[in-house]
Amino acid sequence: MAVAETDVRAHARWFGTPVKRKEDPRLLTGRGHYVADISLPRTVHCALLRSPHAHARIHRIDVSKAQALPGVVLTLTGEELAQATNPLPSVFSLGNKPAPFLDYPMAVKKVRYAGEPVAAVVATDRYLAEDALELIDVEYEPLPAVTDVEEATRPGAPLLFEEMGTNVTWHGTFPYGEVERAFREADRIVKRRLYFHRYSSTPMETFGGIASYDPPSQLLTIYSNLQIPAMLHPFMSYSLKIPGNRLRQVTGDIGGGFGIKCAVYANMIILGVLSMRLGRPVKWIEDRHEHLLGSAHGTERAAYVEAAVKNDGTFLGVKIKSYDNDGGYMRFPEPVGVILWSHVVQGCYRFRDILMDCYAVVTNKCPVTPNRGYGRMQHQFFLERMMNIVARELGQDPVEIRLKNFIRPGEFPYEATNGSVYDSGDYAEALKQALERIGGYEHWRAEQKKARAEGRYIGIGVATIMDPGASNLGEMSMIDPDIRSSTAGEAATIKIDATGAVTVALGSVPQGQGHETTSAQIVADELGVSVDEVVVLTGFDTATHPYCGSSGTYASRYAGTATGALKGAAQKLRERIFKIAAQFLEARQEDLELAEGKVFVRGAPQRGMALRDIAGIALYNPAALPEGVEPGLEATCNYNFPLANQMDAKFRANYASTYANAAHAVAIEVDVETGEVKILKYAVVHDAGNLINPSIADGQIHGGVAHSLGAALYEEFAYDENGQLLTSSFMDYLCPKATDVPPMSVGHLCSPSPFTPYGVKGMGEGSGPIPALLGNAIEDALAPLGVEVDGSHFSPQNVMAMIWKAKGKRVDTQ
Ligand code: MCN
Repeated sequence: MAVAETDVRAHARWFGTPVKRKEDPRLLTGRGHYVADISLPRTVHCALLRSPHAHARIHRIDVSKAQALPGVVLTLTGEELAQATNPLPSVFSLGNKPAPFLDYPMAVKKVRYAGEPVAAVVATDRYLAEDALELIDVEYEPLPAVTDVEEATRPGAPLLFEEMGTNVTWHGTFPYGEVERAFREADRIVKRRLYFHRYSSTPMETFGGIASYDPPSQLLTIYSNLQIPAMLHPFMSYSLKIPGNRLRQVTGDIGGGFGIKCAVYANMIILGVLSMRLGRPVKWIEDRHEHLLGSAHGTERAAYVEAAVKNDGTFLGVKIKSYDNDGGYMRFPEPVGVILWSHVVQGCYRFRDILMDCYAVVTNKCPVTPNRGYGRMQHQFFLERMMNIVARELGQDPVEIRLKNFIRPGEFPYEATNGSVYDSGDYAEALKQALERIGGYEHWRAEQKKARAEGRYIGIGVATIMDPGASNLGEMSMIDPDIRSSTAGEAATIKIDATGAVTVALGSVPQGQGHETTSAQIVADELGVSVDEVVVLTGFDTATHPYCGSSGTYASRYAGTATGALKGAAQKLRERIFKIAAQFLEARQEDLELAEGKVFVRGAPQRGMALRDIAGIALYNPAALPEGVEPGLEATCNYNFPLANQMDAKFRANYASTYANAAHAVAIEVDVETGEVKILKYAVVHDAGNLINPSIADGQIHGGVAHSLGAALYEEFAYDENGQLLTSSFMDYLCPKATDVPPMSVGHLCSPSPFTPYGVKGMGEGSGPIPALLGNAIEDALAPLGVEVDGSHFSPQNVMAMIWKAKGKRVDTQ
């Protein structure tokens, strides 16, 4: 097992300090450069006509009136798009298998969700393009819709793709350990059907892009806010039928991504075709209604969970049959989200006998895509709820049962039953500290007792989750073993120019995470310069930035991969600098140090050379360089996480690179007259190993809590039985406002990863257990009423419905 250096370098000056974000003066003063800000000469504007039906056949589309409108320069229907492009590649194509169905960015012959694009109009301005949409005449034959994931699997359900004969698009079963034995040996089996609702991230900036085709060079440049442009580059070039070297992708500032912006690419195929036809730039910026209705949603999952337990509370094994509601199409990376809980299959616990039985199902809802905590937050909701459900059945304490089942600190690195190598952590300590931070467990139990005597309902909730970072794309082999991949990598280039100035370019595509700052911190330490002197290029460009197969910003991967790439590139430069300086200073390389922008002999700072002098020699006087030293001071590192392996025949691999963890604790009060949940105290203790920038890390936690609190209390994509989205504006799809997010106490434990440079672990998704946390707290608060929580959304009407159900009243609000 390769083990990377873990210690933060002893002389680190910037690593670990709360350096102010280099991005902020630009972003906070309105000088960010987002895709909507780009204006190219001769740009025309695109608008998309979307289906009003969730399921319908398209018999005819007549665009003649739209085309005749002055100012309209082009129209494109789904059929025309399909003739011009290859279908969107699916995950199955990576294993050289046909996709279960053909998928294009606009509907062909049939629409499968309300909001699906059916035609595009390009006009000289956006207003005209929107007006022209109203002149398009589409003849639909509405069909019955199916929105419920389990109903969609039943015989007789409306079929989205008749040629498949089923709505189940993929099914996989993964047994780990000896599940049947665990269930035989258990004192009891606890079963529940649990449901994780559909919601999404709602980045401030919606999807958007400009495609600009240059006929003489046959180069198509796509400016967008796609968060994985490098990874999807081959897919897009295939769909657009152009070679990879004729497709350039550029991103600038991105106003939040949260996974959802992986889905931008389908729209970029439409823009690419339009621009290639017109030979001029075509721009499209999504509005909020389009974003909520038809961009992409987060994973919705129903699961049958069975836990095999001993009477003392020891978990022996778990079986989960899960149904993912993928919506109208199964777009890359789906159905990977269906199995992504393999990253955290045991959660923080020691039971090793697990059956994963996973179904991907299409329904007449909007397609899904990654969303903060992709595929894993749902599983952790199930596990954390089951911990409480089992505790309640056994008459045990929910904290005690966790402490009994946690992996112990002395067991790390801990190889999970599916081959995932959990790097480090102390789960019990994190939970204890989180409880202390809300004021103490005993204190709140006493408060609860007092409140109950007064007819008030106080509840205490805990949830302990893993926050895996930098997924190993070897996970795709679970979908099809013929997909052979094992990448968890990132690339970085560092250049020192003739003035001695340091510039960094990365394959990561940040959307607000602060990579310009943390990369500058790392490079400044490695090269002995000030953080202010390091310029990290904003955005990403396939033409100028280094990248590797898994590049991009998703899956909390910067810490586990980009730091390795930065360190690798910096090390190459350090070596070259020391070789050159050793010759000129007549010293041994091992006696040299880098600090204050110069290289000098340790203990004799007067014997030194400025970086710009070294760069000058490397650039302008190669003849003077020591033998074998490459001219110039530029280095690139293509880093791959050393433990990212391929899946074996038993479906085992190390599916992520780092395994941070977090314990959340909350005290709440439920108003049983209104269903309102009030947060009284909130605390998080997170362990991401060594922190590069503690204030950025805090920001990630605050953001993650807000996100997941929104999911639990406010946000839901509610559909009616005809597949019409009922929450398609911010009037009814409720995002948490700053005032809705409670004050929180945040603590950090620090268990460095032994496998990453600097001992860091990714942490950008770790604050997402609030549906489980609040579910546990609400059930605890309402225990005297016998309320059981089996869903993840706690709107006042859902809480009231649970209360009425427990009281045996008719429930007609849910
Ligand atoms: N960091 C640190 N010390 C550590 C670990 C991380 O200082 N030990 C810092 C990193 O340098 C980085 C930030 O914390 O600046 C997040 O790092 P990491 O966990 O590696 O995650 P990524 O940078 O790869 O970002 C992805 C992650 C994901 S998957 C989602 S979703 C998400 C998130 O980041 N989307 C975000 N945070 C977001 N924050 C903002 N503002 N916008 C989004 O869209």
